[in-house]
Amino acid sequence: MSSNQSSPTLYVTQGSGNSFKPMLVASQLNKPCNVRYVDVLAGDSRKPAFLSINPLGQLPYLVLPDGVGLGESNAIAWYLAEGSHLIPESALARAQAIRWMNYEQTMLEANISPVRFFTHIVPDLQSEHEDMIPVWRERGNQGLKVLDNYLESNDFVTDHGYSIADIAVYGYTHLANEGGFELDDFKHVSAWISRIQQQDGYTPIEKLLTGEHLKAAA
Ligand SMILES: N[C@@H](CCC(=O)N[C@@H](CS)C(=O)NCC(=O)O)C(=O)O
Repeated sequence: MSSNQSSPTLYVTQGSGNSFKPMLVASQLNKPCNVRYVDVLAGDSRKPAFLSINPLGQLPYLVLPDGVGLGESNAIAWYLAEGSHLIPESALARAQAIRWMNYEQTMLEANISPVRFFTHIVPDLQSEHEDMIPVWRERGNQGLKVLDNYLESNDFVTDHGYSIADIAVYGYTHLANEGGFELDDFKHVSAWISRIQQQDGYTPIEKLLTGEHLKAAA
């Protein structure tokens, strides 16, 4: 992922399934990007320096060379993948991509991410969320079950084959074990995770998004 002044700047944070999505796209497609690291755990996403770039204070965030900003991991991943084999072509496959990218944000990321965050990333905060953790866990399991049923008869989430929508859904799904979800119970999801990891140029989150690696790039 080389970079220069005519490349977009991608702001990311450590260990995040959302930040991993555009990083994987950029890495897999060899897209030049200036990667900048914002340390969420140190509170830097809510400090004036980053709020002046993204007033929502969220990562990932993309800034184009002309200064236009783009938020939302799935939108950024789509933008970076435009024109590549990762973008579905048929009307049905494009609609399936929107379906699964919305599903990822509402049923998977929305439930898997907070459980993983409060039990695995910052377990000191777990006790403040004891009431919600079982709710997120149950909803996340429902989300994984629907995905598992779909993948029983589909190799990827759209009819296009491996696409941007698989990367979006994969972002948090493949990290669900870290939140105490039992991915072994979802054997079609597990097989799909393996298929994604076998794609050309796949790079794991540990290589793309460790704090130390990102600090070096910042
Ligand atoms: N829907 C957004 C969610 C982004 C989000 O929640 N990012 C988290 C990291 S995974 C974040 O920036 N948290 C820090 C904060 O909100 O200050 C996306 O998909 O990009």
